[in-house]
Amino acid sequence: MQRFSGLSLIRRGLTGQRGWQPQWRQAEPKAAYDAIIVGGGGHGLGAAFYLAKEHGLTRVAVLEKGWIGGGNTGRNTTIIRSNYLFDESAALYDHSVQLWESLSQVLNYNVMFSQRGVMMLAHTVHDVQVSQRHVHANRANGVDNEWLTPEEARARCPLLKIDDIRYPVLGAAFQRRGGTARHDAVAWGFARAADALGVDIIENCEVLGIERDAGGAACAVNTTRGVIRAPKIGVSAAGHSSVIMRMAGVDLPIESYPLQALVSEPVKSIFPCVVMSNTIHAYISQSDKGEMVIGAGTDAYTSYTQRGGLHISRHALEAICELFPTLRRLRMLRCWGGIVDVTPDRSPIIAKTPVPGLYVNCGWGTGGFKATPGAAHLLAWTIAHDAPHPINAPFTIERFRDGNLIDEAAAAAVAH
Ligand code: FAD
Ligand code: PYC
Repeated sequence: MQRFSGLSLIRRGLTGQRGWQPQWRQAEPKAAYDAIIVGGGGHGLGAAFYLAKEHGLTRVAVLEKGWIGGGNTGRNTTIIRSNYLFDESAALYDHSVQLWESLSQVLNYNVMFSQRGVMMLAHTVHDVQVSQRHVHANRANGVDNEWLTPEEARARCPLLKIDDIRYPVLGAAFQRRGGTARHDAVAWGFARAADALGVDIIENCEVLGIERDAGGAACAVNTTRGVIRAPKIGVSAAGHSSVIMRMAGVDLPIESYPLQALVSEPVKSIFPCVVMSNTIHAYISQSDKGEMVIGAGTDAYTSYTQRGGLHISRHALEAICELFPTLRRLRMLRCWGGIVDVTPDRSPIIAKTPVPGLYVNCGWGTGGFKATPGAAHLLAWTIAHDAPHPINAPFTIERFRDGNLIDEAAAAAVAH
């Protein structure tokens, strides 16, 4: 890591930062690799990193059609939690939280993981029953979660108005180990660490087709930078997963929707934890720069445009202003959208596919940032072993045919 004195840092800032070393090489595509990962988001970069670090596969390329982290990894509201209902999900999401807890050390890169706690509000009797069921199920699985009275919720987040509003707060589930991380740093940290292990990170390289050999196995990708061969191809392309898998003749049960978020002007530190409300489709936290980071629900219609309808964010802002009246005077700075890949049971797919040599990690919908290290770790395992790890074994494509659904609609509900 480069170190600079204060003066040299100022000089470099004023001279356009010339002389700073890139964090990863601008690799040219080779004719062949041992494994290719399609998609240079946190999941894809992480999978390449774990393939190299834990499975000794270093002839690996990550192919990204745009720039590293330019997809949902750089567009999300960075909420991390593992308070999902079913045993399979608790194991999956808590695997990820455990990896987050040491990720900065493992990557030697500060991903600014902050376990400031995630509070999920209940506004109706139904909300209370569902939330308390989650608290009990989580605790039975060794995942921390606790029930707060409305007053306890306000004590944790003093700006929260709990009564005399359209959405009175009847209580809240609180996961202390939940929190946030810096999304760009996650992409950059995985990219730098993977590159250092020999992985080629190839930006501006769009995959246009997947070739199969005479036996039907995936063997190469056609890209805007030529044909690249590999006996193992992993697809980790979020909202475009179904488009890419169709190139190999695999239809995924996925619909892609825009999901948007917005940030305010920065203010002093006023917001100690993350607050989410499933019922009113709004969530909020404060970034380390001081901006209030706010998100809404998905648009009602499928689309590949990276922007959402104005009425969706307006609805979320109205709800946030009622819950936190102090924030009414804040000016919003930016809004943006991403394309999220939603499965019928709101749980992901991390699996082998019907095409030998082709693996997929997708279906994270509105909630895959929290899973970045876990999903990457398990995809790498599945590719290396040509078999799933016990944690991702239930998250197959075939569960939608066989009826073994893992219905996490309630846990994912804030944005779905
Ligand atoms: P991405 O970062 O999208 O990476 C996929 C990459 O594939 C992209 O960079 C894309 O350019 C590339 N690609 C696509 N097609 C091709 C092609 N043909 N060839 C080559 N490359 C291709 N999750 C949470 O857990 N907490 C949150 O608070 C949260 N908030 C969100 C808020 C918003 C507004 C959005 C949009 C999402 C949110 N999510 C959240 C979801 C989360 O962002 C995603 O599930 C997660 O980041 C997916 O990571 P990824 O690496 O799979 O995808
Ligand atoms: O999955 O926790 C989540 C989430 C929050 C905002 C969008 N997704």
